[in-house]
Amino acid sequence: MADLERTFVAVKPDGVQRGLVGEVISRFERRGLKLVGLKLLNVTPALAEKHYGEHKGKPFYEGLVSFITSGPVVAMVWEGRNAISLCRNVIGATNPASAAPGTIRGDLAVEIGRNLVHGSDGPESAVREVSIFFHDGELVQGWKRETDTWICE
Ligand code: IDP
Ligand code: MG
Repeated sequence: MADLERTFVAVKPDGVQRGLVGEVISRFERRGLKLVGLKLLNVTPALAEKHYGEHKGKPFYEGLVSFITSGPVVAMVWEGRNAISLCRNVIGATNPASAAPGTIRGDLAVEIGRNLVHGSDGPESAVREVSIFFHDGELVQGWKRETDTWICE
């Protein structure tokens, strides 16, 4: 599949605390994406800095790091045709106040600083973020899903 992509998605500490892990996973599953990596972990300050380095210096950066390190997150890798933009669409706009109904943020969140889910924003950040959170051996490569031909031609 030429446009097969992998993307990094995480349920942030607010989603874990609110018991929304299953709800979030289920939205990506139902959309037709394939799960290839999954773990629960605490994000250390060093990991947070690596992941959110592009935002260093912005006014919300310190709060963002303290939030993302405040409790466990669920880190995932989803695979599929156009998985990166597809996942961003499932997640919705950064600010839940303007996220469309039907998206995770539009249905389940209220504020930008508690927007439940992270999703890579492009091919380079996807590769970078997957490698920050997962070793190659932790990803389940090329597993055959019986519904694949019912999701993509
Ligand atoms: P994204 O998560 O939709 O890709 P980014 O602009 O990459 O959005 O910002 C990363 C995260 O930083 C957001 O998801 C949000 O949690 C937080 N953030 C971004 N802008 C603000 C802000 O203006 N105030 C508070 N938090 C923010
Ligand atoms: Mg981003």
